[in-house]
Amino acid sequence: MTQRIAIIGAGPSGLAQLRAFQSAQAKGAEIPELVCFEKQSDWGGQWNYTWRTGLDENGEPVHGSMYRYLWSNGPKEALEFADYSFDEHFGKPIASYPPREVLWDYIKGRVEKAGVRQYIRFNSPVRHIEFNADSNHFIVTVHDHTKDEVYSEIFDYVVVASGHFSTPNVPQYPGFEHFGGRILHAHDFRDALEFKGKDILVVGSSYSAEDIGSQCYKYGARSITSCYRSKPMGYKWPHNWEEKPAMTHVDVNTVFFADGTSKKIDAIILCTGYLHHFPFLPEELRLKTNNRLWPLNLYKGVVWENNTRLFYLGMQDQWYSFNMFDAQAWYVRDVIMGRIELPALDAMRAHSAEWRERELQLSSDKESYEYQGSYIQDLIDATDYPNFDIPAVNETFLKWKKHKKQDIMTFRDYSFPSIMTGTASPAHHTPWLYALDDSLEAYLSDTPKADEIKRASGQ
Ligand code: FAD
Ligand code: NA7
Repeated sequence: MTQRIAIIGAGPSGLAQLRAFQSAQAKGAEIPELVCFEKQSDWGGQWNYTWRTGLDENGEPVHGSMYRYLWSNGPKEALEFADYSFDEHFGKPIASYPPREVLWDYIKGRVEKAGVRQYIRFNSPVRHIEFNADSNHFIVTVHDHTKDEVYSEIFDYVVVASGHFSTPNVPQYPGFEHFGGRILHAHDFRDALEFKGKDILVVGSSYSAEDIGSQCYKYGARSITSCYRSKPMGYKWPHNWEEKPAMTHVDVNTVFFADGTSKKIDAIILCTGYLHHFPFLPEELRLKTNNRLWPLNLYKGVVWENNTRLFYLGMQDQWYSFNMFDAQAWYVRDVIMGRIELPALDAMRAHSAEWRERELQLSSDKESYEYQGSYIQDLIDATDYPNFDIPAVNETFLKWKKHKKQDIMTFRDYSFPSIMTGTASPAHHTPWLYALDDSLEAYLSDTPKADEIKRASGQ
C-alpha cells in the first residue's frame, strides 16, 4: 500500500519537503502520498504577511510575526535555493537584501514550477497527533475551517514544519501593569509608522530588537532605546538611539535600568524571542528546546530519535535558512524512501551528543555559521540535493557581519555575487534608509522614486 506522509505547515520548510519529493518523482521515482496541512489560507509561512494580530479569521493564534517594510536581514545570496536561482526566478540580477514580498515571490516561484500546491490543504490547522505503536500509524486530527469540520486521518510518517518564531516569549517586569503606554511583543509589531514621533524602548539584543529599532528609526520615531539582558548589540547607533543595560522596572511613563538611569518612554516593544510550541503533539513526540543551533533528540537535526517516523524541519536557530531547510527536507525524504538507513538509537544519540558538545564550544559568530554550514554539508553529502559552495556562503556571512559593524543603517546597501550562479548583484537604486516603499514593483524597478531621491538628498 502507498505510504502516506503528513507535513504540518506550508512555510519554507514544509514547501522544501514537498519540493524534495517532487524532485525525486521528476527523476522517475515513485513517491509516497503527500498531504500538507496549512493553517493559513496561503503558503509561504512567515513570508505570507498578515496585518492581523492576536487571533486570525478562524480564531486561531496568528502565525505571522513579520511586519511591514521588512527587508531581508541577511544577504539573499546566503539563502538561495541550490535548485532554483534568483536569476531563474527574476530573469535579471537583483540587489542583495530584498523586501519580504520579493522573497515571498521567489519562494512561491519554485513551488509553482514544481506543481505541488495540489498537496496542500489550506485553512487546516492540525489539532492533535497520536501514534499507535501496534499499527505503526499516526492519527492526525485536523480542523478544516473551510467546511468547519474536524476529522482524523491515518499516516505512516509525520513531518513537523510548523516554524518556531510565532509563539512569543513574553516576560513580565515589575510595574508593567501600571505602565501608561503600549506594551507589545515583536510578534504583534506591524507598522513602524505607529511609533512615529514616539520614544520607544526595544527590549532584547538580537535580530528583532535590532531590526524593529531600525524600522522605527527609519520611519520617524523620536528616540529609540534598546536594553539587553546578557550583552549589548554594540553597533554604532544613530544620534537618537541609546543602548542601555537591563530594564529593572517601570512606572507610568518611565523605564528604569540596571545602571541606575531612567528614561521617559511611550511604548515598550518586547523583542524577547519565541517559544518552540507544538500544542498538537503529545508529550512523547514533542520537541522541547530553546532557540539554539543544536536542539537535542533530533538525529541529524531532523529525525525524532524516539520515533523515527516523526521528523522536524527548521527547528534550529538560523544563520542559514532556505537552503538549510532544503538540505533537511532532502535528507528526510531519503530516510522515508528507504535510501538512507538510520543507525541504532544509541548511535543516533551519540551523534547528537557530539554535535551538541561542539555547539557548546562555539565562541564566535564566525564559528557558529561555520558550524551550521558543516551541518548542512553533512546532510547534502547524503542526498542528491545540488552541492553548493558552503565556505563561500560563510565568507558572505563574514562580510555581512563586517558591514553591520561598520554601519547598521547601511549594511543593506552592499551587494554580493550569487554562490549558485556567480551572477553579481547590482546595488539597489535607493539606499535602504531612504527606500520607504517596500513593494515588489518598487524594488524591481530600475529607477528610484522621486520622493525617495528627495529624502536621500536631505530635502
Ligand atoms: P514558518 O515560516 O513559520 O512556517 C510554518 C508554517 O506552519 C506556517 O505557514 C504556519 O501557518 C503553519 N502552521 C503552524 N502550526 C500549524 C498547525 N498546527 N497546523 C497547520 N499548519 C501550521 N529568515 C531569513 O532567512 N531571512 C530573514 O530576513 C528573516 N527574517 C525574519 C523576520 C521575522 C520577523 C521572523 C519571525 C523570521 C524571519 N526569518 C528570516 C526566519 C523565518 O522564520 C524563516 O525564513 C522561515 O520562514 C522558516 O520557515 P518554516 O517553514 O520553518 O516556518
Ligand atoms: P532571538 O534571536 O531568539 O533573541 C531573543 C532575544 O531576547 C535575546 O537577545 C534574549 O537575550 C532576549 N530575551 C529573552 N528573554 C528576555 C527577557 N526576559 N528579558 C530581556 N531580554 C530577553 O529572537 P529574535 O526575535 O530577535 O529573532 C528571531 C528570528 O526573528 C530571527 O531568526 C530573525 O530572523 C527574526 P539573551 O541574549 O538570551 O540574554
